[in-house]
Amino acid sequence: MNQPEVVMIGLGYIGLPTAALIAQNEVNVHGVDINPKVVETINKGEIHIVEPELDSAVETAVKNGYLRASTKAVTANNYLIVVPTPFKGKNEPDISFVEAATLGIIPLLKEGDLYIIESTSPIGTTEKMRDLIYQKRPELRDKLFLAYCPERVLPGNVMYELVHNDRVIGGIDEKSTDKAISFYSNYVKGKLHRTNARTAEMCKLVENSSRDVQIAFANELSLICDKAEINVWELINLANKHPRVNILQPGCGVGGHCIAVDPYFIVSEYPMESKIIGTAREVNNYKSFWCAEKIQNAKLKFELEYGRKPKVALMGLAFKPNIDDLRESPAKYIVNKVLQNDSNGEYFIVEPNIEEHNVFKLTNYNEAIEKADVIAFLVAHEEFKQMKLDKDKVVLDFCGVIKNENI
Ligand code: SAJ
Repeated sequence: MNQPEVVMIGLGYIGLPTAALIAQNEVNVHGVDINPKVVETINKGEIHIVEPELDSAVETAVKNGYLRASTKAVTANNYLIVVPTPFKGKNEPDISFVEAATLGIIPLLKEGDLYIIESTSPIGTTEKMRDLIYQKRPELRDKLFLAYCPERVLPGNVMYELVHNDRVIGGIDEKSTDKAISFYSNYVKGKLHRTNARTAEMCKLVENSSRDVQIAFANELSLICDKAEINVWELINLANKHPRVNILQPGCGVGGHCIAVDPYFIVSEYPMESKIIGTAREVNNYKSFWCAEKIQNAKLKFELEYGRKPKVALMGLAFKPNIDDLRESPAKYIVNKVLQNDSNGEYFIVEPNIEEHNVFKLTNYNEAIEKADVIAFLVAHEEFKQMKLDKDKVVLDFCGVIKNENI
């Protein structure tokens, strides 16, 4: 392969699909990942993550010679940073991976290169990286194009959304924004909206915080309705008949790597100002704890009534419906909590989207429903919605699986 046009640093859930998409356009892409196993897998034309259509895109890109990977960056004209930004300490964003990736390419940079951060980042990260780059390479000052462009794709639909979603692009100056827009316009059919780097960084955080706040509202309603003996699903459905009301669905908490995480990037820096954003996090975390408590209480009530311990079905482990992704899953947290409190109870743990789990023994969902006395729905998987439940079962529906005639 000739010198690549694009170097993609970080070959995870966003970096790899983006690399494959660019390579599909017959552009030479060099992927970089610190994990040698990931590099080896990709160079074989295979993938290490689950995402529809990604396998064939990577296989074709590698076979046709447009995509290859290594553990070290190489010279290119465009550098994309798509590495994780985890937490350190008490919910403080950790940009050390972005920093390390940037340090890795600084010696390779030359006049006219484009450097883009896609990783979710605290406000001011792009400016910090600009300062770092020019501190090490002062001769390049104002001769590079530096921008921030967050991704907003939904896991499970990444290959489509990468192309069709609108994107927000913020350069550290106008010419950087122009250059980044021109880069993405080769691959993206959605609209490309221009702004500055700080606004683009904040925009990503705000999108996920907005969804978190809206889910918290739905979860708060579910707590109130439980006490008030009102069916929350019916209530929300009716309220949503108002032309300007659109309440989301309650569940057993908020999971995944984004919505449950990104709001802390704002709260940790602006604690006095971000009251609603911080409280929403608390409400959504509390909802998972509350669900676990409800299961404990239902078990105790059953035992008092029938003089024996109930068999309990815990339905779902994924972080949201119809996926196999268990990362940061509230359902998994609830299952762990329930089992911790009662290690010798009889449980059926169900997750139809995975074959086996290294900690939990999984049971088929039909068998679990048939044998259990208490059934707790933790994730609204499609399979569960089709099930017929016997009237004598105790059912805890935390995610709206059971159809109600009025809904
Ligand atoms: N959830 C509810 N009730 C709802 C909707 C969702 O409880 O009505 C829960 C889900 O069960 C899940 C969590 O919220 O536990 C998050 O799921 P999600 O489908 O809302 O979002 P993610 O985490 O899969 O993807 C989000 C998306 N962001 C927004 O919708 C604003 C996606 O567009 C982002 O690209 C992604 O985060 C990311 O990478 O940041």
